[in-house]
Amino acid sequence: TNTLVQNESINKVEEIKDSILEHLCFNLGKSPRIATLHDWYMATAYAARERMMRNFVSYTEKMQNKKLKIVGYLSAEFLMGPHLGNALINLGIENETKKAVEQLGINLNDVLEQEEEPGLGNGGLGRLAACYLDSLATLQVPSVGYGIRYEFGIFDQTIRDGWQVEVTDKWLRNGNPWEIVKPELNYTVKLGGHTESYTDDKGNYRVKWMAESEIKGIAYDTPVPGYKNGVTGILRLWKSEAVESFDFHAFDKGDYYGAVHEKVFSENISKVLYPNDVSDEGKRLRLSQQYFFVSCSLQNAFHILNLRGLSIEEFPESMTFQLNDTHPSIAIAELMRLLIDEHQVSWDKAWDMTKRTFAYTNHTLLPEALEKWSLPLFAHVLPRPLEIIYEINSRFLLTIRDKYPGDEDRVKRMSIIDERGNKSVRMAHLATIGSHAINGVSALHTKLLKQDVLHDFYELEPEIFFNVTNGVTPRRWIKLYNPRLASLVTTHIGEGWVNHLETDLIKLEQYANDASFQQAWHDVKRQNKTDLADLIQTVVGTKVNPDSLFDIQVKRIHEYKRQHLNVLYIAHLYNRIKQKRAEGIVPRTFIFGGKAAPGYFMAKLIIKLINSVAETVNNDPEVNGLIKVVFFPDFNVKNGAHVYKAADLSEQISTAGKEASGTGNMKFAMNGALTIGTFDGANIEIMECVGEENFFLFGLHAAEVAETKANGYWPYDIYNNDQELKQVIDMIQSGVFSHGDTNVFKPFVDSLLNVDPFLVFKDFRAYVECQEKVSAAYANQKVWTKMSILNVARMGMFSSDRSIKDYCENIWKVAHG
Ligand code: DL6
Repeated sequence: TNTLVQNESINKVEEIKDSILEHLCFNLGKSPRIATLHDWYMATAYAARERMMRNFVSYTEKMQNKKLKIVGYLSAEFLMGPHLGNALINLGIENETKKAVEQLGINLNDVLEQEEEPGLGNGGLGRLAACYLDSLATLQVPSVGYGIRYEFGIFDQTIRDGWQVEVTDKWLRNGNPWEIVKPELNYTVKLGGHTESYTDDKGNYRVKWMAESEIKGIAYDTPVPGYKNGVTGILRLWKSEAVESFDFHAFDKGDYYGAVHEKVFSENISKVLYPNDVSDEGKRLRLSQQYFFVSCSLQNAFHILNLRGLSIEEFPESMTFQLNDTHPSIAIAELMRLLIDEHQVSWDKAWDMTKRTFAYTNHTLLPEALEKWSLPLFAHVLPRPLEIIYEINSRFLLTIRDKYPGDEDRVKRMSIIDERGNKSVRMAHLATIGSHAINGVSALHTKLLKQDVLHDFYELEPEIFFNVTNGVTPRRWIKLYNPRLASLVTTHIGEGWVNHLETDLIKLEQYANDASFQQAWHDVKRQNKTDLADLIQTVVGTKVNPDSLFDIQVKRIHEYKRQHLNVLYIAHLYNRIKQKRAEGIVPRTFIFGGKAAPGYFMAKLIIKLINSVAETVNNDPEVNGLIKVVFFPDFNVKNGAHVYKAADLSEQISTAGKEASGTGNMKFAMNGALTIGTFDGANIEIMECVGEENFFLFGLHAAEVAETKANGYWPYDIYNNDQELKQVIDMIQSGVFSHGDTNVFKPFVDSLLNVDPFLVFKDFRAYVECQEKVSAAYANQKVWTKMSILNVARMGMFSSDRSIKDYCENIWKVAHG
């Protein structure tokens, strides 16, 4: 059989090589002699895509089976990361492709480097959607991910003089070999205008939406391969276009701008991803984007229903839609509109169908991130959906008044329309009222949703609240991005862990005390660190020591995530070194990465502070390399490949009760980093799984955070009473890190001294003490390595396969593989 396998593999190499050469010739019009590396990438991508297409066609065919319920995952963001490497892993042809390109005189890693990542998401929420598509395909759940084909994704970040500078992400400039445009799948979407009522020939009251403009959405499909199972799922992204792209009459009259006005207006809708993961900007366009992709997706669902020969009444049994946060929640009003206005379904029946169709995932507890739209703006952009929302709301409030007579406060709190001040539409309420299931993304988050943000709704219908703790895909985040660890693990426990992480990874536990396994484990980490050190040297120009403790915090920059708590600790260590109190400090490299929303001043100032501290510390001869600080620019999925696998310590230090779940925390722990973290989000469940003794926990609990604030919090007192903290703050204020400039960090210091909204000062001492425990533990490499092995072994539950199974069983009621 061995020879058989070998022969098969040799044949595959030949096949792949032929396919690459064919695509090079027929798709790219190049001969091998003149092909650039990018051409080779394109040709290899087409060769991989070709293999997926056969499955894609049969999978689409399978979805015609009337009995299968299709999952529609509605998300304004999909942060897929580079496709090629992942496709090769999931198709099981990475070794053969490596050989094939080698025989063509090319190195596969160089080819992979060519791919521009589709950055169609901001951070955790978008990357979660991508992990879920991978698991849906792997678990053979018929599904479509629906979103927007942004022409420009999340900005590229460069650092100039320590400050973040945003550069437009032109990810499509060299073409995108992964997408298949489907011009025949196009839908018209209305915007603006007004409504008119009339009576139809059967005497029924009807409404017509007289739109100000209409745009067209065109489907672009990207195949999503399951792991070695012959399944290919679909990511269907909508691009906006003009219904009529050229006004000949305007052109004829010499109005050349007028002739293309509609084209420009329409194409703007899918032009750019809003680079904001907390609050919203560019309001009108953003709302139009949300409505646009949701309307196209639902119209497409009716088309699929029709193809399957099903009746309108069968909609909720044939498709279920998950709302990934509130961004797509306008889908609730849109499905009602389509059913009532376009398909003449009665209100009650339409409402019953709508509620059975949707489920809503909440991803945030931050009040400023709960989407609200001003009423006038909403009325202007979406007059008909707003009328429907009013009707949903008034019927809903009747039931509340009925159930809680006289409780007008409750009515106000629960209304979809916030009547206070400038009136607005609360999207989380719409999503909650229109869904049959609502879930948070970690146990703590769900508890706080029930207790706080959605408490009234929980009281009303406790049975529709669920928790689905997030997960990440082990295909990309271990097998693809940490090949050394993957192969060490496979050698010892077989390769079942790749798609059965929940049951198989635990088998590693038996090796935790095995000295030779520990050595091999340590070597893997050491090599990964060397790779990252080399990359840092190339990209940032800083030389770091791979034997130092790699202490890493990569995620969006936000005050609640408290990168600045980490910075204060670094400044504190620096201070100790300067004061010749360096005993007990283990050599450490502090690595940061993450983007700040362009309009978020304080987050950008924190990036500047990190870079300023880095400059001072790294160049101070007294520090003598004992600690180093690095800000790695442009943190994205592609760069994540080098970062997670090289970490010794993962920083998950958000203010308790603020981080809904976190998923970086999972990626780090799965790759052998130990966590220093607060009692927040999924940190808690990670700690429960890996064991308290293998986790560095510190800081206030969520209830204590609330209590501290309620009792009146005075950060200035903490500053005055903690000499070491005071020194650190004074250093920053007095210009130690800014060449004597006392202005630059003044807003930062003032904010901490006067408000400290995320309790950095309150947790500072506990953090310092916990970091000391980290240093002590790291000093004993054998013990540390054992803890690292146990962390990985016990992380099985954080596979996105487990999360998707939870959704299938508890929320969607669909079968899975
Ligand atoms: O659920 C995915 C991810 C969580 O892991 C993060 O903790 C959470 O902050 C993030 N939420 C958002 C919400 N944005 N908005 N609006 O990005 O979701």
